[in-house]
Amino acid sequence: MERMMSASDMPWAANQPDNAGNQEHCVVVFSSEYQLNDATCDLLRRFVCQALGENVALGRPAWMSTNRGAPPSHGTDGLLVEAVRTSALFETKEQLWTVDLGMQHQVIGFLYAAPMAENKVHKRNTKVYVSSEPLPNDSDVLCRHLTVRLLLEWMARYYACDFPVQGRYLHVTRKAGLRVVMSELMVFGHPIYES
Ligand SMILES: [Ca+2]
Ligand SMILES: [Ca+2]
Repeated sequence: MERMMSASDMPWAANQPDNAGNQEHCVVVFSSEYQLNDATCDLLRRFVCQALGENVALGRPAWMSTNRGAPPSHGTDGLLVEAVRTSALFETKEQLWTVDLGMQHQVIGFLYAAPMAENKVHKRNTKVYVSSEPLPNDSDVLCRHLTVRLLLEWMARYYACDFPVQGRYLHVTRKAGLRVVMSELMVFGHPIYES
């Protein structure tokens, strides 16, 4: 393809998907019109890469269930050196960190940077949800941990959602009693414009 566009902006071609022969389980793009068609999976075609997309959390408001330290907006300010240092209250079971993306998004992944020393604690005790509600609930999609990448003394931890999920709010939960020491939080995805 010669231009960048989100798959969520691509319409199905006329009368598609039709699952012809009950065996069309893959998708191809008609390059002339940039429209989608379901097709059999044995076709050989040029491939499409999935791009992470832009950081849609940059500068967005964020808040925590407890706030005894640096404000959570430091996690969305685009500055690695501005860290969030907050302790959970003892009476709360979990500490909740929410970012408001401002509108519905198709979220494909989430990354945060934390100091190396925090790495083991973060890995065991962090869960990430995407939701349409300001508060998480049991039906929200959980995005799982996938890979670890190094940034000098900072550990960047990437969570991939199992499939692109739709929501306005990103929720990060931590077990109570643990300090949150995160530097920067990035959410990758695309806004969904109502047509
Ligand atoms: Ca078809
Ligand atoms: Ca920051």
